[in-house]
Amino acid sequence: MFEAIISKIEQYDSIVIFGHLNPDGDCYGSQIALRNILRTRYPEKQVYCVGSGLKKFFDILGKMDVVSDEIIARSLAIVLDSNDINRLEDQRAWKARDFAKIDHHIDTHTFHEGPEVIDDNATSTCELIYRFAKENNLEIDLIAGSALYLGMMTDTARFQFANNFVRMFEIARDLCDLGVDPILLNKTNNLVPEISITIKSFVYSHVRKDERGIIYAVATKKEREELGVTSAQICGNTSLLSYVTGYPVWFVASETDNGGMQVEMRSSTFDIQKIAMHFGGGGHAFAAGFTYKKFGQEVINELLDLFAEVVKKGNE
Ligand SMILES: [Mn+2]
Repeated sequence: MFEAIISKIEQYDSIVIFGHLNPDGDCYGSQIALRNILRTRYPEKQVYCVGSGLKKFFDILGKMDVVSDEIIARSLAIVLDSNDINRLEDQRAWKARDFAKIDHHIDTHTFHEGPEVIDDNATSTCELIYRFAKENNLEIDLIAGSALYLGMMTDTARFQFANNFVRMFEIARDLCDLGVDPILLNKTNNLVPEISITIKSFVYSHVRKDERGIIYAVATKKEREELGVTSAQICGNTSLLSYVTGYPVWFVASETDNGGMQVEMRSSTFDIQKIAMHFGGGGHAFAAGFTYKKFGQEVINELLDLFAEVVKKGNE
């Protein structure tokens, strides 16, 4: 499955691993795991992770790297957990000499510069990195194993969602056999900054309902600025509106700094990914998001109508 990617890796002395904007546990975890796995197997190669990573894990799993434009220009770029190159956090990926991609999102066909493995049945990019290591007999050390566990745990919302539960738990078991400490990873992952109380109270006190089965919250730029929070922080709390009886779809929208709109959407039952794709985003059937150039009641109404249609069709 990964033959073409491993042969690219073997051709380059320098490899830079890229992830998406607003990195999550799977993005950071897959970057860190792949870096460790490749460093162990190829100690002579320079392997770097770029992007902001997940700071609360830096002491346990490792920091991100600072990489010059010159290094990128002579490196193989490996793009992880991103189906859209425009959503890469470090846009210098474009300047790399060569490319490979490993991802578990639906392919939006925006990036085909090199060999790729895309499996939208995988729980996480971390699951794919695990398979990459196994297929090539690469050692997974404790750090890499912990990073893989982190990504699989977070992208499945703590093992709630999978297309193949047996495979997911087999991998988790194997990682635990390596010595991974789920309690430590969970505890660290659960840590939130104090500002999260402010964000949660904002979302809870701005709940709106649409009788067609949609529950949501919207933050304007002005409201956000008064609280001192980012769009990503607001949208990161979409789960607060989860599973309210009578509302099979829910979302949080926030006006971005440049007057656009960021939206994170979820559903318990219906495929909402196409709505995100309609606005140029993507994700998964029940968890998707997008950033759009416009914000305002008109576009919120358009979004609500699309959700209503999905709910109506789904109920037919
Ligand atoms: Mn992922």
